[in-house]
Amino acid sequence: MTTITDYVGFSELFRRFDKNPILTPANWPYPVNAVFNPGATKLGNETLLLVRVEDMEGFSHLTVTRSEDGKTNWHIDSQPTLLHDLKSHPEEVWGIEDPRIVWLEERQEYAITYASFSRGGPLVSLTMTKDFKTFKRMGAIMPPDDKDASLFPRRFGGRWILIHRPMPVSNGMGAHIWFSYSPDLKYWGDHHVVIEARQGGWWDANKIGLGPQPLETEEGWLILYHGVRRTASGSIYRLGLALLDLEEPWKVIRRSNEWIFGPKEVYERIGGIPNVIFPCGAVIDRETNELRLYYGAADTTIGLAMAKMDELLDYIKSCPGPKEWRTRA
Ligand code: BMA
Repeated sequence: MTTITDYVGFSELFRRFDKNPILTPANWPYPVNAVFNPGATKLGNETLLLVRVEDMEGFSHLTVTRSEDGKTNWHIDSQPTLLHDLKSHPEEVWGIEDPRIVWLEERQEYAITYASFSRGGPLVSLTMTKDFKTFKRMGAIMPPDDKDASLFPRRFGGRWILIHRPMPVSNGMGAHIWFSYSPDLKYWGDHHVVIEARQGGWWDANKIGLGPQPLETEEGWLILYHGVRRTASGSIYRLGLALLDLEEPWKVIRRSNEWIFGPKEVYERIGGIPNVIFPCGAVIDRETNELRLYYGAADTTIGLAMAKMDELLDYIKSCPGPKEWRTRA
């Protein structure tokens, strides 16, 4: 049977894994409503996903799942790995969501940024771990509304950089991607916009946000970001690319005009929130030079898509630089 998805032609930089979705609520060892938007990293020889799990009360927590090949045979923790901490962290009252994971070589630990759903709205929290069993909470590092955050894995000029997406209170001002800087991961300042949401008819008009953690390559930091298009029947979440300077990442070298990955398959178009692909984590397989992108599909299940790093970099290098994309913004 032909469906509308057969007529939707998206760029084929990414190939979906043929056994998608790789993880669903039915796989979970305890009753849950949805599993989606996982952070991703390598831990030893394994690929580790920190999955956002929405329980039957509507609140989210995070649960670890591991796989040797990063594609199949996932071992899911038998109970929630990281639950909201109501006693010491009241800002986590309505759950914790959408983690991004970065290994900090200098500190020999992983930094996990996530959205805490506070009474004042979503905000950015930070926690540290070495083993994904015990966690050292650093608390809220950005006030609401703010989410889609990740650290860069190292300092620049002695300072850490947080990439995040504050939400403007004034309507029509656009939700853009910002940088903030800190000497100690606690006090943040020098806030400024780095990637703007475009305007008008663009696929990424008005609201954008970081996808997976920034990915270091020889050509610069590869950024996959989501753009949200509002339509008469709801929002569509798609993915675009940007390339940031390796040593001065606040400089945007390239940005794709087109989205490169968007909802197409049934499990991406139908679910808790339809027409959403939402990656929070990706892993580069250094042997095959392949990027494995892990994404929430329709806020219900987890999909996997693969791309060759060479092809992604060739593509982004062929995209416009700041002068060209600004003139059409
Ligand atoms: C965003 C975030 C994501 C979610 C997406 C689509 O604002 O809340 O967690 O996947 O909306 O519903």
